[in-house]
Amino acid sequence: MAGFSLRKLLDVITPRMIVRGLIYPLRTASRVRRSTPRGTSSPKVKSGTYPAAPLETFSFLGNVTQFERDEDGRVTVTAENGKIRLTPLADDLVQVRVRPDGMFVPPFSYAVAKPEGDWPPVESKLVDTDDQIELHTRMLRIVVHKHPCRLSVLDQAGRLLLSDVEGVGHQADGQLIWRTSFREGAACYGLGEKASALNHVGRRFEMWNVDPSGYERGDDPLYMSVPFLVVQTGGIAAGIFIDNSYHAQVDIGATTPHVLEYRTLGGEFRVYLMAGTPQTVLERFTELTGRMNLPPLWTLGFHQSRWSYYPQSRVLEIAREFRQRHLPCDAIHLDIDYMDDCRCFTWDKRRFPDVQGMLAELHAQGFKAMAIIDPGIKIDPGYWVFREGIQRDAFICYPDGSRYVGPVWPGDCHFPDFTNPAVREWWGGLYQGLLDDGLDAFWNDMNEFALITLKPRTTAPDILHYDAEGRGATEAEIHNVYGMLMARASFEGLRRLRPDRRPFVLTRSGWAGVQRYAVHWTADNKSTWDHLRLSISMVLNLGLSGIPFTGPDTGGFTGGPTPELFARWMQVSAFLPFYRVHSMIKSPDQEPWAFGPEVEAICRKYLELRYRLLPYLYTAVWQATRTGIPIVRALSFMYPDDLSTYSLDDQFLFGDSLLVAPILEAGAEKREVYLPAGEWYDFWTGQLYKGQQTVTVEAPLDVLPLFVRAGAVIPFWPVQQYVGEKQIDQLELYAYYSAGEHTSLLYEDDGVTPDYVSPEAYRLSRFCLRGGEEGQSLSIERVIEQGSYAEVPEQIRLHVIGLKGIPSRTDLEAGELLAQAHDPSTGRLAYDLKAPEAFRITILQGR
Ligand code: MIG
Repeated sequence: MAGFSLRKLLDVITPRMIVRGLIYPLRTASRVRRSTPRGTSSPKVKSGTYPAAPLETFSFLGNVTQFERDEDGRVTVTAENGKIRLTPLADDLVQVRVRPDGMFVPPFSYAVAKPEGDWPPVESKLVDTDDQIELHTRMLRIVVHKHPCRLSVLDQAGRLLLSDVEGVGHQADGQLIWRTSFREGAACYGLGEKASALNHVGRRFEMWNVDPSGYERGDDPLYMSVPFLVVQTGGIAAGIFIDNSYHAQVDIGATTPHVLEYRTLGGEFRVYLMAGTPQTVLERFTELTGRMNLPPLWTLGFHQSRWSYYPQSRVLEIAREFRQRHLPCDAIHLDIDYMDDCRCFTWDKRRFPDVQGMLAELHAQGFKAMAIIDPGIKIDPGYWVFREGIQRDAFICYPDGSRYVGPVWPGDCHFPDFTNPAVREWWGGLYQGLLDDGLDAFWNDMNEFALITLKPRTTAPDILHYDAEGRGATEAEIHNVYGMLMARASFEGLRRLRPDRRPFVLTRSGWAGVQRYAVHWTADNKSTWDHLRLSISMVLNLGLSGIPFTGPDTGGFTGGPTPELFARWMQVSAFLPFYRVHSMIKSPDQEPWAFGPEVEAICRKYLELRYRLLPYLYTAVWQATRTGIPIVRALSFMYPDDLSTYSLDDQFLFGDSLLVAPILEAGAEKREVYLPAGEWYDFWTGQLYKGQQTVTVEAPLDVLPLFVRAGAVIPFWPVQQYVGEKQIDQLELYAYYSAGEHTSLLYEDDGVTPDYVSPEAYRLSRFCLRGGEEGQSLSIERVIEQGSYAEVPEQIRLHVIGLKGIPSRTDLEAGELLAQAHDPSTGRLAYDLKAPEAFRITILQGR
């Protein structure tokens, strides 16, 4: 395994841990044997490699014998070897279930946020012919072929999206397979966290969350899986969400071109099919599995981390450096060494003799502090969390009732059963003490859950027993949702403990729907150029899997970046949602000042730009909470008709109007950039380019190629050293002339409380830019679309870029024009307005 290095392991692992790691397989095997009924399968310790059975060993559905439709529009088809049920949930969403036993008990899913009963009735019709049954909704047609029973999926125009090859097959032991074909030339996105290129066609992946202990491009699986795919071609998109949490394998034309082969080791075949554009499909998928909540605004600032900052004097020293050097930063992270021998919810009092004093000092300097929490609870009768867990019967057990033991950082541990609502509540409450100490937010690590054994990727035995909301389940079913449920317990606890503030949880593991509880980072990457490149495709695919707020360990986790790599990475991450530097224990220093004054100045430039762009970024985050649209977007997602964007993953869109085309190679000082339809301004020079062409731009080390969509109005704040440092009394707007009508949005609220659910507590503005022909006139109108939040800047400084000639007349409706200026060398105009509410400014040009 490329990610495994004995040296790295020896760096952090004590001899005691090695002994535990050696004993673990033996001890586990004997416990598994003891609690497995005699004659059933032999105990095995799993490590995330899918055991694919030959195709001939599956039994497929056979011919259709009958079908019926109930008054809710549900269609049940009976075939020789099982039944299919089609349930229309929306015009563009149909649930398909297949059961060999024909028993359609109500589905149970941790992923789905909007279950069957919550969708309003949908119009649908059924068409029956000799060969097939067709269920039509307004946007989707599901065809069930009768001889033999296979599915096809078409859009409303009758274009074939998916067409079964063998269809769905089962084995007596519960394994299942689905083989369906997709359109030639289609691209495929999603699947959660995948260390590969953006477009998944031609590759095979697993759904089984593991700790790879470091990874390289191509290593699979990783920490977070999401069995959702968008298959798109020529502007049409199909969404496929397979709601099954067992260990699965997804082959996207790797074995047979254009054939999607899905396999899983257990559970039901339950798939949600969607059709539309990539945007409508993602909107529907995130309606089904939920959307992120608005995070506190400070979390969009910069985070500095390493494994680990200690003692407390070192933490404060780091904080002071940021302020002295005027490097904006909002958060310092504390990794495992803050704890007393890795006991969660405790402090190492020697390293942190005055926790409250340290945290008060951080707060006084405008910092927030985030601390790591792992799921493993040290087996130690002297440890209160352990004792409480035992008293409450909170830990995962073998089927015979004995508690499961697994080795992690603290040594042998028990693990909370987060599928038990009472355990989630208990766990959520454990944060009280750390909140009282002054910590602001939390980071859930190792929640795959990871074990420290000599074999990386080892996960717990399949037979462990879980509560699963009282219905009972095994590790085989729960494994993939465990991390998400830990994040859920943390999120719900923080919300309960501090109802006046928005919770913020960072999680390593997750599953479809994790965005409802936490944000994610792509964990143990390396300080290499290829990992810088990977951070883009990974974040883009996570966004296309419903998880919009993610980012890499900037600078790389293992190893040390060159100054050049660090500078380039800080530039890229300034435009990724989660902006954090983090690095491995014993790796070289990775603070922005650790690479010399030139790199420090570059870091400052991009940190400042990030902070200036906060109102724009916050608006993009708000959009994600409303529609599920990613914060950073693949070009293929926004321009699905443009086939040249389908595999483009070295450039991306940041919010609605910025296009980022970073340098991803050592020594490079220029690059080619593909500009999609429309017109684009170079952010730095103001030069205007036509879209649908590739241009070459210069990019010395301090320049990240950045473009603005013509017609955009981009909001800026002044530079702050941290969110809330200044009272913002002036909003800067940069308006980029373009002929025709263009819309931009701005979302505002207090950035802290969950009050934004009520209209007095937020405000959504729409800027409408209307450009006359040939750069001769421009009007910009601000309309307050929603809400009446009033703590907003009164003053506006408006910059206008791209108008030709000298202004001959300027009119302002509603508001006061305080000053105006024209820079003849750049043609830029600037206006100072007093206009806290709606206004309209019209600018006419002379010769
Ligand atoms: O096995 O807490 O991905 O960010 O620094 C390593 C120590 C455990 C893995 C996380 C990494 C963190 C580290 N953790």
